[in-house]
Amino acid sequence: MRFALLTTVVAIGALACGKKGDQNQTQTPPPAAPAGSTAATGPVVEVKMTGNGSTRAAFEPSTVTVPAGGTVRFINVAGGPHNITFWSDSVPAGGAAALNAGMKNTVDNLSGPFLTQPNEAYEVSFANAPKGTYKGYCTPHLTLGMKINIKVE
Ligand SMILES: [Cu+2]
Repeated sequence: MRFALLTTVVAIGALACGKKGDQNQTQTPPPAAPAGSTAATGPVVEVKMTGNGSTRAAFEPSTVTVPAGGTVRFINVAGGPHNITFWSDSVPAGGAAALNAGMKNTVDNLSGPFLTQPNEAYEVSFANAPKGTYKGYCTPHLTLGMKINIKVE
């Protein structure tokens, strides 16, 4: 009996909310961005992710310079899956917060999703990121030395 009463109250509450939304018609959600996409900011610098899947893997180039507020676009060229992960203790003060905002669909702290499809791209926006060097690596290929230094200046 008690449960039934509670259910009724909840149902009425839901109904009331729904009606309110219909009347206002102002709560149109923003269009959803396609999965895996990011809003690139500033100049875009491209980095290829290469390798043979077993003994060789690299970011090309492995040192890049990005203008402040720019974006690095990582492209899965060969030997994937690849991703980009930043050493959180390597980034300049305040950099982690900026990267958290500039990295979509992360799989772990400062760790981007794994790119499996040919020419699949992943963008990291350095909007509001402090100047300095950001050291990163590819999680599956760290042992193969797949590392990158990104200088924001
Ligand atoms: Cu890799």
